[in-house]
Amino acid sequence: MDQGTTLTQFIIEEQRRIPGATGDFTSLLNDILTACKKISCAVNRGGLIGILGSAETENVQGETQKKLDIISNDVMIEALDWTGHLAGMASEEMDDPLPIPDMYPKGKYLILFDPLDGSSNIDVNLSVGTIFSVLRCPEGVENPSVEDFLQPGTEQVCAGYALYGPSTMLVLTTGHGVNGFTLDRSIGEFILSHPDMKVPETTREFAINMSNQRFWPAPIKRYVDECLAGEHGAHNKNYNMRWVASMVAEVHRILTRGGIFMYPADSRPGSENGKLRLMYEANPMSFIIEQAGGASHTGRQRIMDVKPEGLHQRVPVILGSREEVEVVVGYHGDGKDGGREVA
Ligand code: P6P
Repeated sequence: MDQGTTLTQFIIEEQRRIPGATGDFTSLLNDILTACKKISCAVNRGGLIGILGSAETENVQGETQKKLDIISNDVMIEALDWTGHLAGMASEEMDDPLPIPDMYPKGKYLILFDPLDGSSNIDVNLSVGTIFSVLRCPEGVENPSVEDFLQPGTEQVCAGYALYGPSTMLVLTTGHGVNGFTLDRSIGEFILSHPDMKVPETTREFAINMSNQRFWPAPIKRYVDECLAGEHGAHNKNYNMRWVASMVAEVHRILTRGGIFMYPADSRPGSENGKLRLMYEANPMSFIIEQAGGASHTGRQRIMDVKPEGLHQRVPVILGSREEVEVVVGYHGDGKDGGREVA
């Protein structure tokens, strides 16, 4: 019986298209999938094995960690540190990059991840996910420093997310479009279910946390007011609003039916660059959205062009259907000077 194309088969067939590919990257991706399957199982069983709730600890962001944040982070480390494909890894849940233990061989890639994005939803059984970004380790660097991780999003060789929702899905890009795979638990394999995903150019759906409205910059206020004005407003159409408080779920919805997601800068101290982290949230999601024909911008600059200055730096995020993002970027200035053109 044809079970469909497994993710492993898909990756190997992708590898064959790359002259000189050694198979290291393919093997690394397979190890990432294994980690995501393990996290999916942990998330699915949460309430049954006492791993919901707070770990009573804080991460570098000053956010209270859930038990599953720490478990998911450990699963990623245990699945990847021994493989010989990585020179180092960095995570939302760790202050500094984690070096590969001396007992293991080192590889040519770096991985950055948010092991359980949206984890505030975990105790109320809403969708959460894992986001990952893969970079090349600079040539000749055995023990990467933080600076070696600070590469712009355009340097990513791969980005993906696992979505732990009604079904567990894995969405991946290696720079040749975006493909979605659904976990078939009966065989333990991710099966190609959403080939060649594309973000619709236009939308009638916006996603933003409205409770922050009084803190938003003027261009965001203008755009959202126009959405709320509906068919009698500047865009001559009625909009719907969604906010899941899980970036993975929002991005997946936009990949599936279009939309615009915004987590803007705001006037609160410490929120000058919004909430989302550049290296392991905004950049991987921007790579995926752009590869699917969408756009991803800070309002002043294409997100993947941002020159990173810190491992956990935050960046304003406006991403989704290209035409809608272009409107919001336009409200931030003419959208043309200072390299602010939407890519
Ligand atoms: P708020 C989850 O904590 C996250 O980093 C993103 O996944 C999500 O989009 C955002 O924060 C939600 O933030 O302020 O609405 O709780």
